[in-house]
Amino acid sequence: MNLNDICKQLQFSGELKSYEVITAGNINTTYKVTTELNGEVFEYLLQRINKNVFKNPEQIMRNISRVNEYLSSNMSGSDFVVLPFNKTINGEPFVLDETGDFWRARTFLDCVCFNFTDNLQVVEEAGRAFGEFLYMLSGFDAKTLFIPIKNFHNTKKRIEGLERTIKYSVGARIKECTSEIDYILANKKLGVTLVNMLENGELPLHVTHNDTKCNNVIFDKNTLKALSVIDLDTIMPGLTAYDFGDGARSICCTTEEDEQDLSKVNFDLQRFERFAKGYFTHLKNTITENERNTFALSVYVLTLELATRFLHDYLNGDTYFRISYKNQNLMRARCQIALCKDIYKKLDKIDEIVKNYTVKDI
Ligand code: GN1
Ligand code: MG
Repeated sequence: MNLNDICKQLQFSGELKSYEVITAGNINTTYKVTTELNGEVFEYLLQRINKNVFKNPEQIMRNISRVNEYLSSNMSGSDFVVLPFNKTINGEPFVLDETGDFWRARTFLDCVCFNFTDNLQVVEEAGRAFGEFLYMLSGFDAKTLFIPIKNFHNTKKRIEGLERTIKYSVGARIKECTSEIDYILANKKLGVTLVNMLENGELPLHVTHNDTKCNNVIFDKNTLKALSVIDLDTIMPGLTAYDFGDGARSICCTTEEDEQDLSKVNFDLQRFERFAKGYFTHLKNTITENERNTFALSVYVLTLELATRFLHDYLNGDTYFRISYKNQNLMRARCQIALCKDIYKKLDKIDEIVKNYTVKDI
């Protein structure tokens, strides 16, 4: 099936005119597609789902449809934009091609997103969007969702996976990573704190997004108000702290995720203050005391977890995260470790800020 057929099946208006690859995102392949009908131009966002990462795209699309439907009927008072996928003539929100690839599409929105930003209004809005997303889904029964990737934020299993790989790794790559491996293993005890609390029943599960990167929020081009959160593939039961920690990691970092000059990699407390303010705007009245006590630590844990994942992928020969140059996963791991070190030094301040913004309304 060629691109033209895929667009037809997903009921795009008019004829395919052009397309370009959108490089944001490390997993799926995304295109902006332009079509034309009687002189009128239409734009779509078309995606091929990475079937190496997502083994069951049908179930993922079902999760997303269910969540979108729930949001559409439970978001009174919010201006959050729900982004439905195009349907085929049979009502399916995807097309399966003859090579077994799944394709999906929606209308392209003329909006902006950021890999990182020092605009504090944007930072607060990003926090608000991710927090509001969880808040609006707090009545959705998390147990009924399909689990797209098992143990996705199980930091313990992530580190154990790295340990297994290290045991059998030979060759040049492992020699380049000794200090990174040492850092991760030395901090394993801290890294497994959230998992242990969850396993002991000390933290509640909710519907969570699980991929709260800065560029997974879209903003109105003119007002810089957050419009929506995107990339809902990893929606599943999780901890509020996963979304908070991963969001803070991504949104409060002063650099791109693979910055080579590690002296530039900092965790910016000014941004964090605004991120936390936004994130807890809606959630502060719903969180438990145990949850409140884990948010600061979650920033460290989620950063360590991602460092582990990048490093593991580097040692595995870059089979998971898309790379655009040879050592990118190693650079990403180094950058996340530099961020971990800075976060660790600032944990008390981070906790103080969390505590300020999680005081319940009376
Ligand atoms: C991937 O697809 P994208 O780029 O939004 C990854 C996240 C990582 C992130 C790091 C399904 O997210 O978990 O935090 O890269 N998504 C998946 O950049 O593994
Ligand atoms: Mg993404």
